[in-house]
Amino acid sequence: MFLGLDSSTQSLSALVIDPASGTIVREVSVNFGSALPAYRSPSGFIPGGKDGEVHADPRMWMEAIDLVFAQLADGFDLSQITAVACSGQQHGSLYFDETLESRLASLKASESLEAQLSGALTRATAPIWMDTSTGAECAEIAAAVGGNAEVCRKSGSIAVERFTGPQIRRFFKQDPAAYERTDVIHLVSSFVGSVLAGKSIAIDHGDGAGMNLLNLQTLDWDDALLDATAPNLRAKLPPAAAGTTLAGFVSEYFVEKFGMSPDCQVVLSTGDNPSSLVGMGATAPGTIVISLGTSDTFFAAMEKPVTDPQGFGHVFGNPAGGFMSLICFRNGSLAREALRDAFGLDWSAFDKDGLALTPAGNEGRRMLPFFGPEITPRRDFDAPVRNFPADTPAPVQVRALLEGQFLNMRLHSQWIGEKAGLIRLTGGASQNDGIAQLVANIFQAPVERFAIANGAGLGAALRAAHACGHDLARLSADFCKPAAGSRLEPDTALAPLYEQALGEFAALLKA
Ligand code: ADP
Ligand code: XUL
Repeated sequence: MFLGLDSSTQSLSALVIDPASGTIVREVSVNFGSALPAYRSPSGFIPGGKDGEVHADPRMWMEAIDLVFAQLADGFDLSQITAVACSGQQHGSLYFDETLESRLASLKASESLEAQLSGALTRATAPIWMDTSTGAECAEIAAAVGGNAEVCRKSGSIAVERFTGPQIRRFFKQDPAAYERTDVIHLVSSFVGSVLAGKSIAIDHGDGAGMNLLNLQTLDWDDALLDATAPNLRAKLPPAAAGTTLAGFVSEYFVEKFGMSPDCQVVLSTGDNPSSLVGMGATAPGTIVISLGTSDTFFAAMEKPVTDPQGFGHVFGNPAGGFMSLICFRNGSLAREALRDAFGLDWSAFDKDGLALTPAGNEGRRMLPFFGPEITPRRDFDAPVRNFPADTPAPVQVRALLEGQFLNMRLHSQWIGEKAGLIRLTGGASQNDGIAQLVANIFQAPVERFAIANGAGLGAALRAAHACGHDLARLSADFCKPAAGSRLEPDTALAPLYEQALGEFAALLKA
């Protein structure tokens, strides 16, 4: 059996698969907000950060590892686990002094992880992906290496506020002495993997590419980017390595405390988006994943690292080899919920019956679907921009919002240069048939829905099995199955209409 862990923004979840039977045999989860209220982080981060700062308390993540393993081991024999791999929210970073290695190597089962590891932290809090505080640092890094086009050519993304490099630079500028004391910087994913392995493990090319530090051609840390970020940084980073690397055996701590086998292997960790690519069975080009969660994300495998000339999209390593695109749309469910609540609607207004009240294409009424700041395309503002009069009937606005969101997604994914062959839809809103059909029609590709809620956790477990010799195509066929009857075909008669709508939407964006 194989164990996958996913340390996401709001929870740490664990999932065990049995490849012999092709089933998920165990799933548990620790919600940071409700299980660890002492950290006062109801949504997994410390509320009220100033100037765009969004940080989390790393001690909360340490405590959650003990809690999730206690749940896992309760009535379940963890010695059956052959290998474990982790996934984590991308970009977030933890900072430790030189005592980390000896602490990891000598963890005592009689004490908690938090008690034994938190003393090594050189930065009390960890910046996470929601942080937007590093605008100045992004500009400095870009200027130092010759512009954002160069940062993007090297690292697959322009300098981005939430990416780890700019966050490291901010720490170096704010507290140079603490930066100097820092011996090792981990991502959330590599940190959890390091705890399991009882030693610092390498950072994989999937999560590593979310740092503005990894050179996608050499797959090593880039000296110019390192120098532009902070002094002596290479010495403070774990090496970069392929995600299929076996990092070693699980630490004695987990053997003694939770009954894991001393022969259990730890596979390198990766970010939640690369991990979801595996969990959604989309590691080969042609299948696109659209996740409709709090934000909407669009990602797909790609062979060569093609970059977004506009600088909105990102390129990460694909855990199965090659690369992947990732585009993040901040106004996903956030905007859909805002419109739903403004009109006092429920989700049925966004479903088949609600959408049937208006014609496809909405008679040319196009909405800018940005109710709050947006990443793709970039829009900085605090108050919603509404280009529709408030008295426009609800059904017209609902259709306008949804068509605007998916036209925006189609427009801003064209740089990838591949037409969608198949779309795998996941996330809370994917269960909505009206929204799913609209996605099929706007992209003119069939849509399949998945029952799995935790694609990143499943991806981690599949990666663990793959690294130990299981065939990934076989694992995908067994575990990454669309829900029965969930497939929707595009209405091909609407192709010209949405082609025209795409042009109209692009013009509205420029206006
Ligand atoms: P995340 O993992 O980002 O927290 P989820 O993928 O769990 O988010 O999605 C949760 C969101 O899905 C909710 O915030 C809600 O807006 C949306 N959602 C749930 N059901 C529906 C539905 N039937 N139609 C549209 N959106 C829905
Ligand atoms: C990706 C990103 C988010 C986090 C959330 O660039 O910032 O998707 O990985 O978990």
